[in-house]
Amino acid sequence: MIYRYAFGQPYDTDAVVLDVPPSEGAVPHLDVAVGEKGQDAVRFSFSMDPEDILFGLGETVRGQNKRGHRYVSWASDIPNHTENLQSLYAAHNLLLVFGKNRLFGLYLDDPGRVTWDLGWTRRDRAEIVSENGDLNLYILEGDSLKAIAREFRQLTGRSYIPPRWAFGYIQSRWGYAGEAEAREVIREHRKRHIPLDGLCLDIDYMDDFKNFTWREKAFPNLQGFLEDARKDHVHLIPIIDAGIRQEEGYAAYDSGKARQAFCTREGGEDFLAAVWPGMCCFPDFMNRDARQWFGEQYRPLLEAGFEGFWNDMNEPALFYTEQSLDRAFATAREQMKHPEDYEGMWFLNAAFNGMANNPEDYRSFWHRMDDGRRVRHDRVHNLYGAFMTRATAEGFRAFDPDRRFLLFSRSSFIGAHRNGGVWMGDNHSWWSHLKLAFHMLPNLNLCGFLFCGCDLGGFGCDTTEDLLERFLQLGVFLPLMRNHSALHTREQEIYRFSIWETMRDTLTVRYALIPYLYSEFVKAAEEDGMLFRPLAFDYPEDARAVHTEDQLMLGGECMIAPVFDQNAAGRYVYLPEDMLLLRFRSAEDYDEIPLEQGDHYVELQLGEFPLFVKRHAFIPLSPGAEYTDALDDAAFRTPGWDAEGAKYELLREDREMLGIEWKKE
Ligand code: MIG
Repeated sequence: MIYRYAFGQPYDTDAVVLDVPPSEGAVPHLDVAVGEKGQDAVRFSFSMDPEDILFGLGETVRGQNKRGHRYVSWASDIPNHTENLQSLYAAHNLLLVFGKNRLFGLYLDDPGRVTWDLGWTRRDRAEIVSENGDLNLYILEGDSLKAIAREFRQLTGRSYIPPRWAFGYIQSRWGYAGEAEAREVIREHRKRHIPLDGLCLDIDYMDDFKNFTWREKAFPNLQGFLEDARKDHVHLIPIIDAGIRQEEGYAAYDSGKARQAFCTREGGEDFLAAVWPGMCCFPDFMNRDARQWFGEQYRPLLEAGFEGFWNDMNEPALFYTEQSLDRAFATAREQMKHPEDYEGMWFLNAAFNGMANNPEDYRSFWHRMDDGRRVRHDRVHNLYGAFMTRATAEGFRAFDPDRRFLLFSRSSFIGAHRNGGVWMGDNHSWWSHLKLAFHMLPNLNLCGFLFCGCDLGGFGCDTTEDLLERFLQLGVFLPLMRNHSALHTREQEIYRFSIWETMRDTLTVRYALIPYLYSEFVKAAEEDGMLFRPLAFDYPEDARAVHTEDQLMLGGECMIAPVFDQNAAGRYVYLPEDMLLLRFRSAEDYDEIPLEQGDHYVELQLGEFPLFVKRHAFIPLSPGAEYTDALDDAAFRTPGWDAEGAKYELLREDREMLGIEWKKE
């Protein structure tokens, strides 16, 4: 059952696809307080029992259970994902409340700032505040967590499905200087038989970081390079940023300007802010014409043969504006008048550190919404990245409605899950970030983002061999399996490390699993299900399972439980039912150990990682390949315990169902 309650004048956020008539009477489950006129907040609250669990909020810090922290929905370019943070790059306003005596979901379709105090002020109280007060509130009821999750996806629409090659291993790095270096990365993988399907091109490929341009010196023969890469079964995946450099004579700027496609200040002049290309205009993705114009900019690249892109800096990230720079300098001039006042130094620091992504800047530009309303940016801030994804996907569809393209974005809002995937932004080469990525998976899935992944090995800081290996072991199961790292950090391609053969062996497991993973992924998308689920979704009656934070259900048959700690040679695992432990070293080399329901310590040396398969079921393991083009949906091995009579329906990329039967080995 879905209830809808409108407050103020809700925006058209493109998040919801079902037409739910407004409900009468009081909002169930929540106390509602509407602020005084002119004081535009709406406040929802509810009390919590000690054992209540909260799932949701998609891309956020901390655990699977979101209780005990205060989160703020405000898309932010924040490079340091420490646990005190309230916001990351996205805003996913869905929460499921799961307790002994109740079960419901609430979703705020609100593109502005929303604060979620989830037992932070008081352990027994949740309070959610919409700053805009213009929103649709949806209450979801159902018999189970799974049922509510499905209901939510029926409300917000089917998840994006990428082409199958996007499940291949993707190598990426900020700083590949040009074609020669990119070719060498591909060559090194192929030479050592390290599987590879994609290579990301970061901003370095552009001419002065300008979208839709190429640095000719670095890529003298783009078409030739692209074709050679494809012959090598590698897809090149360029980055596109949100900002368009203000420069007459630059085609994207000129055409955008002519189409009035950029955001403006209150008086109508272009809003300008510095990002990588210098002073930029910002496409008004809220506007249909502007979206269409932006989508068209991809066309030459699609015609050239590119089949995948990643969209960045779309919170939007602003380094500074002339105004924020002025404000900082004004503070500095003030300080110079009172050099003896050392306390002023703190204001000085704050002024300069606060130049980027400054709230006042977000209040100083305007959108022309599709419905004709002119709206100040901060009111709809959280939509910006999602609507960039929408513009891009619409451009792809206009180019070829029948083809699947790869697309993943940094910023997102619910609704964007129909058009693309996400990566989790600038994590670090920290062990804690392995776990953070793990925790985000089920909550992102809940919000519709099935196609997701993190920067394997960590983006910021220098990785270590064992950390990369453990990241890859998680990556084996992530839809987006991408190794990405920042400029100036330790080189992070697999072949740079002394244990590269161990890492390669880990990747062989990925390729053996791709037919199964893709099949489970597509089924989850088409059945409005989740690929990754907290154990509570499958074992709601099992008190141990519902409070387990470091294991996840995967697809219909499996459970995963990665090693999260450096130098650990194993870990404890709780099995909610009998399962077969597959302890992988490679696709060819693995142990099969039947384990009964209950607690187990599983030994896992550095090159080893587990996959648990439910008793009476099995998974199809393909012979694997070095790239997805060569994967063959035949000759599956069928590891399973007591799986007599079991069958698996493999959904192939061509939509054919292939029935696979268990065979005893
Ligand atoms: O300000 O394009 O999250 O993946 O490598 C940094 C350079 C801009 C941030 C992205 C990251 C990417 C980087 N970008």
